[in-house]
Amino acid sequence: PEVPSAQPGPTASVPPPCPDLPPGLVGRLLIEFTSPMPLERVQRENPGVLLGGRYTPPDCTPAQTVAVIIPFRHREHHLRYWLHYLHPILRRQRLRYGVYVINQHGEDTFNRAKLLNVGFLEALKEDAAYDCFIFSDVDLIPMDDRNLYRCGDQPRHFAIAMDKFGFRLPYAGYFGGVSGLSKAQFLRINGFPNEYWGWGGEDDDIFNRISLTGMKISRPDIRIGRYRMIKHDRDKHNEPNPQRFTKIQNTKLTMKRDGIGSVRYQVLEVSRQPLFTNITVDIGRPP
Ligand code: UDH
Ligand code: NGS
Repeated sequence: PEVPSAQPGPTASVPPPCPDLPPGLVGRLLIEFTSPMPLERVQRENPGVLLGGRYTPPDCTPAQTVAVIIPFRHREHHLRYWLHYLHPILRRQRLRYGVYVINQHGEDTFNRAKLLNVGFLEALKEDAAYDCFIFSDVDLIPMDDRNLYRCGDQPRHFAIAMDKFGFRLPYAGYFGGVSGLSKAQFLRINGFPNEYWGWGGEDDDIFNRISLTGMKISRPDIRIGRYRMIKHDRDKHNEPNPQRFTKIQNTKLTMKRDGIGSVRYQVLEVSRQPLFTNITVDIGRPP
């Protein structure tokens, strides 16, 4: 007869830790936005993604759990391309992740950074295990899967070489487009500002928060951090914010009172779609 072991049996259900460098990355990718992209096709091509846009690698156990947060309103066409390109990339990167689309309800002025704060809190309500937050515009697609969507010991800027800027940083302190912070890094800067209504400056305010708390931005190699942006006209109700230049001068004063600790909003609907979780939220309007 078999001798009962004092140790717990082999844990066949827990695969080994994922390697630091995921095997099977392909490097440079061909990204184009000409062929139509029906959602049914994207669903069919991503059967491993679970309801709400959740994924866990079958063959290894990742060190982090990543919430991808997308600020959103009236960009369904862009979202389909984003899902089409990003799910296979994130899967090859062996991430345990979930995708959260934070949809601003109504037609008042858009507020990107406040939506990102909402995404942080709502993702954690869905799963307290999230410890890394990637904030991505819906119209930005990485051109290289070696640009790993995970967090490190400093806040990370991913979208450093966009096609519209000639594949260069537009200025040294640029932190727009796609960025990533661990939960601890995000809380250390009191999250993002809630008071930038309309276009511009909120990413510079986030950059200031990071610098003022003594952290440094980490970036990928310029040959790897390349992005294509889906071309679009200026959105309605997201006009350039005339207050942005004075606001970014005052981050040191405002970041203590304006941030994740003071965000007020009302969730109207949480809807788990096959490839993402859609959270519709009332974030109010500018004073
Ligand atoms: N966003 C929406 N809906 C909106 C506004 C913004 O979903 O109505 C989100 C979306 O994720 C977008 C992000 O917020 O990628 C950033 O906003 P943006 O795309 O307006 O910013 P960007 O700097 O464009 O890319 C500014 C207008 C450029 C007009 C160029 C005309 N040729
Ligand atoms: C700066 C904006 C940023 C913006 C960046 C790139 O001037 O919010 O341009 O803009 N800062 C201010 O306006 C204070 S872009 O060329 O993508 O339209 O991200």
